[in-house]
Amino acid sequence: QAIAVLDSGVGGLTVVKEVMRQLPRERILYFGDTARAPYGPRAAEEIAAFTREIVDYLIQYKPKMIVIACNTATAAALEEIRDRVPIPVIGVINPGARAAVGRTRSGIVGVIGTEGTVRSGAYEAALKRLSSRVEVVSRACPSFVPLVEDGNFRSARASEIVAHALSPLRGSKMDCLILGCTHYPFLTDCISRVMGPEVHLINSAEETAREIQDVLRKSNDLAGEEETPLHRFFCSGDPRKFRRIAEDWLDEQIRLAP
Ligand code: DGN
Repeated sequence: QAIAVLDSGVGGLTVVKEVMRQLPRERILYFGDTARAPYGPRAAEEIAAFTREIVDYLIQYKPKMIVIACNTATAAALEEIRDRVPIPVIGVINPGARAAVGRTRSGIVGVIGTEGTVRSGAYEAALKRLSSRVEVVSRACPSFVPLVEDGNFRSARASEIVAHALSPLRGSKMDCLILGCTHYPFLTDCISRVMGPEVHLINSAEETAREIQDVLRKSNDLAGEEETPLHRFFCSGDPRKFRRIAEDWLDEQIRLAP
């Protein structure tokens, strides 16, 4: 049985890469809704409806768990999806929040994400639930997802856009910055150049892969040593573009369903 991972586009591949690294025996079934990305500017009800549709599609393949590898969809629909399916469902917000609370010394945590995620206040809520002393500085970065979806995450233009968008955060006393959108790890180099070495970047993909492992271990559902996983990918938009970005990021050839 596979772990089903979904996102508005290629962002969830950052979670896939971490799952492949931390849990190399697990089989992954991925859906990227590239035809409808970005989700960030859309209304929460619309994002929830898209998420329900994708989950209903993936559930036909009888996965053992669902990972909503999109912060925007996690903020809009996590609880609803948990009520909808009889298997474990995890999102990407709590794992990142937990890592930040464990790591910060100054107590000031930055969060960058899409408009939808920042507007939802989901990170503030998750961080405050974990520690009442944390101060949160959030900023929406709507220009980042299109850079990644277009495969331009290594361009000079990407560095300029990132520097411009993050300049208001420099000089704040934050010591951790949560990459609160699964697309942002594609831009890690540019982001850390702008924020400097004293700001630790929290990649929710790493934390989420750890949580996946915990959930599967508890339910005794981890894949056996003998398994060689055959991953499968679906996207709703241009398959060539998806394949190019996925194979570049994952550094392997993928099986992309028509
Ligand atoms: N990758 C998604 C996230 O983590 O929020 C959102 C990208 C988008 O569609 N704007």
